[in-house]
Amino acid sequence: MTDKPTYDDWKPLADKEVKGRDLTWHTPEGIEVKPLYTSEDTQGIDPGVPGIAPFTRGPYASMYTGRPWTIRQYAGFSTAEESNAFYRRNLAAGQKGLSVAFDLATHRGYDSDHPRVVGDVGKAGVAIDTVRDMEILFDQIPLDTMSVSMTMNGAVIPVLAFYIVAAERQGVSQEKLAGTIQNDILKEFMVRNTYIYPPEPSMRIVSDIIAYTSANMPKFNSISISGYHMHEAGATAVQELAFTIADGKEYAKRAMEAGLDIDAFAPRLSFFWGIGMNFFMEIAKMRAARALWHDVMEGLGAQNPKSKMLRTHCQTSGVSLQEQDPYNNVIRTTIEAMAAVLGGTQSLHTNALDEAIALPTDFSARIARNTQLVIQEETGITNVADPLGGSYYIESLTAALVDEARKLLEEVEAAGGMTEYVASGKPKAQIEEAAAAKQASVDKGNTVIVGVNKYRLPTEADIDTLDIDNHAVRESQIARIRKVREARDEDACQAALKALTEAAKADPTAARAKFAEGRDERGVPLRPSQMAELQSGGDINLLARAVECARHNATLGEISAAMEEAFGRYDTTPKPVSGVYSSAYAGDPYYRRVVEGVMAVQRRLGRAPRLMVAKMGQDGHDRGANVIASAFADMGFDVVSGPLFQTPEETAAMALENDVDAIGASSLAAGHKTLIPELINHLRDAGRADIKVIAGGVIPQKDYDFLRDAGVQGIYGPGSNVVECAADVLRLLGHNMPPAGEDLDEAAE
Ligand code: MLC
Ligand code: 5AD
Repeated sequence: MTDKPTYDDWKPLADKEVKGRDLTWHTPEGIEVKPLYTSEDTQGIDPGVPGIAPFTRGPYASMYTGRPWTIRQYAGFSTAEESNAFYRRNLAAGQKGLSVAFDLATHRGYDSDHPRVVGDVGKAGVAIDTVRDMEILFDQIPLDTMSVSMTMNGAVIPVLAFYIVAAERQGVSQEKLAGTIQNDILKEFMVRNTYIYPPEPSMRIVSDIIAYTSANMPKFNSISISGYHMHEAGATAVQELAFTIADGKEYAKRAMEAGLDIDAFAPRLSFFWGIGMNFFMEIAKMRAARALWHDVMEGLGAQNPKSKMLRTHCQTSGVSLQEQDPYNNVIRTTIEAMAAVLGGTQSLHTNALDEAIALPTDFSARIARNTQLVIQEETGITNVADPLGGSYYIESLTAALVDEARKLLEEVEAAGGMTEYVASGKPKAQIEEAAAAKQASVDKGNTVIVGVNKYRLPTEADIDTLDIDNHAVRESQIARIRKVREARDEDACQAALKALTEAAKADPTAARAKFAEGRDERGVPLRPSQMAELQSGGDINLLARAVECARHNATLGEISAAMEEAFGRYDTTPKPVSGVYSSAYAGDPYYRRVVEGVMAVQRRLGRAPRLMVAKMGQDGHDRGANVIASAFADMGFDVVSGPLFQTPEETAAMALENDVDAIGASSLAAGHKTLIPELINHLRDAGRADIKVIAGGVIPQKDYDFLRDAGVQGIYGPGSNVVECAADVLRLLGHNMPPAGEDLDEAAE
C-alpha cells in the first residue's frame, strides 16, 4: 500500500468481501457505475462555483441560501371557480407560485361543447373556453405579483391571449406579467401528443410567441423546454438530456432565423425535468444539463451570461408512483424532491400520493406540498449552495452524462437538427424501446418496486379519491359559452378571427426582412416602436392577432379553428417497436407458455388472435398503449394500433373493419367512465358484443364495478404484469391458461 490508499488498494478487499462478485452497475443509460469513486475519478474535473459559467453548480450564486426554490404545484380540475378556490386554499397554506393544468379539450383546441370531447371536459385539468373563464380562474389572485406557469402547447395562442386579456381586465398590463408558458411543441410530437397543427406551422407559433413576449413581456418565460414528458414516457437520463437540449437549440435557432437577437430572448428560455427514483443520476442530470446548455448557447453566439444560464422547473415522476400500497408514494416523492433540490431546481412540483389513481384531493395535495415545506424549512438543506459539489461520484457521473448526451446531440446535429430528427421518428422509437425494456425489467422483477413486484400486500386498503362529474362541468361550460357569445359584438369578433386566419396564411418573412434592414421603403430609419412590432413578426404575429380576438371574446375553439383553416390539423398513427419483450423474456417458462397459448388460439382461429389497442378521447398519454402493443405483438398477437384521439364510435368501426377479437382501451386521463361504456354500446349495436373489451391505465378501484357492469371483461391498473395480462386475454378467448405462479412451480419441479 502507498501512503494514500487508492481504488486499486480497495478493490481486492471488496472482492474478498463479496467473493469476487461483479459489483459494477450497468445503468439503463449504458453508463457503468463502479461500486466506489475516489479522487482519481475527478482528476481534471473542476465544476467551478454556482452563478458563474458554465453554471454546473447552479444558475444563481447564492442559490437557496438567498432564496429557496418556488413551491409550484401543478393543478387544475373541473370549472374555473373550483380550480380558483383550490389555488387560493393552497397559496394560503404555503404554496408560492401557480401552475395551471388545463383539461384535454382545451389542450387540443376544442370548446367544451365540441362532440369529440364529451369524456374530457374538466377531467384532467380545468376547462377554459373564453377570457371569462380565465378571469374567474385568477379571481382575487393579483397577476402583477403572482408568477403563473401554464402548461399549454397545442392551444398555446388562445390560452396566452386569454391570460394577457384577463390580466388587462384585472388592471395589470402585460409587461408586469411574470410566469411561464410551456410552448414546447417538439416534445409533443415525440411523447406528449397534445399538438394541433403540423410541425412547421407549430414551429412558427413557437417563434411568434418568443418574439411577442420578448418585445412585450420582459418578465415572462416564453417557453419551458421539457424533458419531463420524455422521462415519463420511459426515456433514459441521456435521452432526456440530449433531446431536450437539442429541442432548446432548435427553438433558439428558429427565433434567430426570424431575426431576433439571441440575447434578447435567450434569458427567458427555461427548462423542465422529470425527476425519478435513480437518485444520484437525477442530480447529475440536472448539473450536466446546465453545462451542456451553456456550451450550446455559447456556440450560437450568446454574449449575455443570462442567456447561457439554464434555469429549470422540476416535477417528481408520476410514472414512478404506484396504485398498490399508495402511501409508499409519499416516500418516493420525498426522495425525488430531494434529488431535484440537490440538483439545484428553481421551481418544483411534488406529486400527490394518489397520482396513480386520480387527481389530488385536498388531503393528498397537502401532503405533497408539505413534502417541500419540510425540506425547505426543517432540514437545513437550503443553507449551502450545491452541497454535493465535489462528490467524487456526483462529479464523475455528471461528466459521464455530459459525454453520453454529447454523442446523442451529435447524432441529432448530423440529422439536420431536432425538427428533422423528430420527423424521422427516431427519438420516439428510442424512447419507446427504453420504456419497453424498463417495463420488461419490472415485470421480471429485476427492477424492484416495493408493494408491486415485491412485498405486495395481501389486501389493499381503500383511499379516498377525487371524482369529477364531467357531464355537469360540460353543461355549465356550455351555458357560459352561450352567455359570452350573446353579450359580445359579433361583427367585431368575426373580423378579429378573420384577421387571425389571414395572419396564419401570410408569410412572416417579409416583415422580418424589413426589421433586419431597420429602414422603411424610403430608407428612413424605423422608430423603436416600429422595430418592436416588426421584430415580433410585424402585425401578422399570431399572438398579437389572437389577443385582439380574445378582447372581442372569441372562444378558444374559434381561435384554434381560425388558425386551423390555414394550417390544418395533424394526425399520426403509432408504430410500436418490436423485439424488446421477446429478448428480455428469452428462456422464461411462463412467457413461453403464453406464446404457445397464442399459437394454439391461432390454430383454432386459422389466424393469429387480434387485439386492437385503442386510445379514445383527447388523452394522448400513449406510453402504456405502446408498451402493450409491442409486448402483445412480440408474444404473437396480431396487434392493431388505433390512432390517438378516436371517438368511441370510430374505435368500434375500426375494430369491426379489422375483425378484432379483443380491444384494449388505454385510459390515463379519467375519460374511462364515459368512453368505454360508449364503445361497448357501439359494438353491441353493431351485433358484435362478442368482441372482448378490456381496460388499462389510471382507473380507480372504485370504478371497477361500474366498468364491469358496463361489460368490461378485464381491468389492468398501473403495476400490472403485461405477460399475465396476455394470459388473461387468452383465457377470454377460450384458451385454458394456467396461472403464472402455478406454472413456474411446475417448471421448477
Ligand atoms: C432566484 N432569484 C434570486 C435567487 N434565486 N435572486 C437572488 N438570489 C437568489 N438566490 C430571483 C430570480 O432572478 C427571479 O427574478 C426570481 O427570483 C424568481 O426566481 P426564478 O429562479 O426565476 O424562479 P421562478 O420565478 O419560480 O421561475 C422558475 C422558472 C420558470 C424559470 C423555471 O420558468 C418556472 O416557474 N417554470 C415552471 C414551469 C411549470 O410549472 N411547469 C409545469 C409543468 S407540468 P427575475 O426577475 O430574474 O425573474 C406538466 C405536466 C403535464 O407539464 O401536463 O404534462
Ligand atoms: N392536477 C395535478 N396534477 C396533475 N398532473 C397531471 N394533471 C394534473 C392535475 N390536473 C400531474 C401528474 C402527471 C403529471 C403530468 O402531472 O403527476 O403525471
